[in-house]
Amino acid sequence: MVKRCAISRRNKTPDPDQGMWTILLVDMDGFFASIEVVRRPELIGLPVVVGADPKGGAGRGVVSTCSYEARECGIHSGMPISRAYRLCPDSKFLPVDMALYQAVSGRIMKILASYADTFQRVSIDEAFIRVKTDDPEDVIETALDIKKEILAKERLTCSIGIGPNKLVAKIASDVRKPDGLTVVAPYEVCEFLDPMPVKKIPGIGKKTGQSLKSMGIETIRDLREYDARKLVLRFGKWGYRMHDLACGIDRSEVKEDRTVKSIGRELTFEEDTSDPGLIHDSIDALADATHRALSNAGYLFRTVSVKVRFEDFDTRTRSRSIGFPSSDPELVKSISKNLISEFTGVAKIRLIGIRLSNLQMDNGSPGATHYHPCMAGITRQTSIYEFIR
Ligand code: DCP
Ligand code: MG
Repeated sequence: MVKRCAISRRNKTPDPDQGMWTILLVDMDGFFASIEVVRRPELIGLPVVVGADPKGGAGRGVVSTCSYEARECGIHSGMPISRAYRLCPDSKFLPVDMALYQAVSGRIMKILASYADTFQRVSIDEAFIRVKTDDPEDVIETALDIKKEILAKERLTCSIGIGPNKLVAKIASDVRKPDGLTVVAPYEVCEFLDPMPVKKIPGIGKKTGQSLKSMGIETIRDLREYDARKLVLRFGKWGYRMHDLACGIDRSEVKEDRTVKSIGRELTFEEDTSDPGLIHDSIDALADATHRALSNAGYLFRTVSVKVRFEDFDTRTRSRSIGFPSSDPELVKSISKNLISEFTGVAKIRLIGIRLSNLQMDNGSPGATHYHPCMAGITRQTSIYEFIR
């Protein structure tokens, strides 16, 4: 279960301080699906898909996640539910029960925090833990204790990556899943990263990946050995950071982020539509729902964004900021309608969303301190009928 890398040579020296600390990244396995299996043990070993209703293959919306058995059929997060249905119609398709997953997440985060000198929750099922030791045996012991405690209390497994910094811990956590444990010592970092494709580096997506490919850079080793100055010329500051990351250098700290950055809601239409009335009503309903979530969390907004996904999955966003913090739902509606008008009458629309950002507490103090851990970064997908019927 524990994977160690062979000793390797580095051509950049990580921060000397990094030796004192070790970082763990804990990521739960098939989180929503695994929780469903815990409450329905008869599903153990079966393909389980959590997400929108597949409606016999005609359903809209996407897969939230699925069990590892369903992944063997090619199903994965974000895939249209209709496609998942075609790949494995015998899967058990279940709706998203966010309240349950948030409750389980809260309990798991408490367990994880109890092992940490510093703790940073990064998503509903993922957190960094920083521990003050550089003795690999101690850290492995800690990781095994975490696994044992989560399994005993929640009957869930997780995968853990251990490394000298957040980058390495994060990539290591993904090497063996489910129930994996991957340890990368500071002197093993390059050997570990070198053969991986550049897209393993957080922030390198499809577009940057293609640019790098056109420069002959495909693996992290290619990137590490590339002239950093040329990367800066091409990508600006990001080029420099990319090069550092390819060398296994990441000085970002593990720190609890208590700020809610944005709150959003989106919906997928039952059928692609260009009906202005339906789009208009949907914007009203989404604006109300988003505004309700904003008020419940105690924030004001300055920026409204809309997102539109067309029938061909082409996705566009538009934003507008106002010069003052507001809590006015009518303003959310009018700005959203204005922003979306550019996209109506162009092609049929599959999905629309509204997001409020540039938030501050409505007691007037800038920089949000009020925090609901389960809200950060989550856009709730919902059905149009939840609002309109
Ligand atoms: N999630 C979602 N939509 C996505 C991706 C994820 O709703 N496109 C939700 C469902 C996941 C949870 O977030 O269970 C955690 O995301 P992960 O990427 O960690 O995926 P899993 O935990 O499901 O699987 P893995 O074992 O690969 O971590
Ligand atoms: Mg996970």
